[in-house]
Amino acid sequence: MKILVINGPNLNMLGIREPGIYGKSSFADLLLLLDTTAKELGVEIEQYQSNHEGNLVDKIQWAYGKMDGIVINPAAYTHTSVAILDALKAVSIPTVEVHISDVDSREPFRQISYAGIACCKTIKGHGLDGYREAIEYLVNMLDKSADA
Ligand code: CA2
Repeated sequence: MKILVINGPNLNMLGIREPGIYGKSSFADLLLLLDTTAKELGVEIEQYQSNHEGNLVDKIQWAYGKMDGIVINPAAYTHTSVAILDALKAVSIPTVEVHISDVDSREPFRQISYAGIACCKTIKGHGLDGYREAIEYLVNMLDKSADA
């Protein structure tokens, strides 16, 4: 099973500022968590981070026919990008949206998610653990649909 994990703008700066909102862990810690999760669950994980909307759209399109599931934290583009929503709809790959912070308890503009419209689940406010939960959710879901 192949899972693509996509992170949007500024998430490569994790741990550098705003630890009260995003925690103290760095982006390198997140990559380590993804490696550990891949080994534990016996899945292949490809990770991609970009600060550019078009690159994120390109990577979603790239996943078509190659990846079984997507975990995406589009960061600020969550709240603005119809292009990312359309790309997720176009590839129609089961996708889980992750937010490190609890976006519902922050500014009103963070409570709107375009990408979330195309996702089968959203995990928010669980810190980096949310990525592991999202991968576990997809693996269980895809295993069940393979059995059916
Ligand atoms: O909670 C999340 O995961 C977010 O997707 C993070 C985005 C934010 O725009 C969303 O509303 C919620 C921001 C990521 C920026 O990360 C930073 C890392 C270090 C210092 C400052 C920001």
